[in-house]
Amino acid sequence: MNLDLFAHPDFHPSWREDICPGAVVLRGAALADERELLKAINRIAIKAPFQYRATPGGYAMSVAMTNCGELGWVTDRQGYRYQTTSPETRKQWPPMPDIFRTLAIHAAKEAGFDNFLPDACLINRYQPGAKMSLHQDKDEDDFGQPIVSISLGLPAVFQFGGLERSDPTLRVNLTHGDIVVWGGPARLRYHGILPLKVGEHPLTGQYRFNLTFRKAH
Ligand code: MD3
Ligand code: FE
Repeated sequence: MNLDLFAHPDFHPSWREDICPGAVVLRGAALADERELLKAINRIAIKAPFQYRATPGGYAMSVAMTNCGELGWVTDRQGYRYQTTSPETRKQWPPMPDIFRTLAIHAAKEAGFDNFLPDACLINRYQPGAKMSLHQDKDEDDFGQPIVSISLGLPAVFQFGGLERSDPTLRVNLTHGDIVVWGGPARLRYHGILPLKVGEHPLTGQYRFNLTFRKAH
């Protein structure tokens, strides 16, 4: 595919930070599109409302989730999986907005992944106190494919470990407009989000949103 067709004149990360081999933060790379991204999230949430899903162990997650794109990530007592429909509406997930896909493809390319074509976008919504415990992302078919994440709204502290749960962790602040690309040797590292602190963001109020783009199937 000729990526010039998708030329995105506003894709200008302020600076890049390498976290470890395979993980790079593109600071501010989504800032030029902040309003369009948040509008798109609101439209998606009208069609596929945010849900507090249950883990396979039966605990309600503190992060509310929805999806867009061909495939969406869900969890319930049966386990973690990707599926083409929302369990609540039983309809297909809303389509992935072009601005989402374009940003994710450009970010992946910037990090050295030239052929990334995401089929899934998980939208996480954090409120004060919400957290995501240390975990690996292992529900995708091809770990050779990277994951792209876009942070919007309130800041969060991201925890980044190693390939074993007990490995020491590094803390990275993720703020509004940051895009992170995780692939190669970083792809299966344990990671999580510490409990969100109370705050007020001019565009999102009490929330943090995180978009993760994946090639799930
Ligand atoms: C590191 N979400 O949805 S995004 C998730 O901010 C998830 O909502 C967090 O972890 C959030 O699974 C973190 C950053 C992220 C995503 C995938 C990764 C970091 C990753 C995969 C491998 C290593
Ligand atoms: Fe994850």
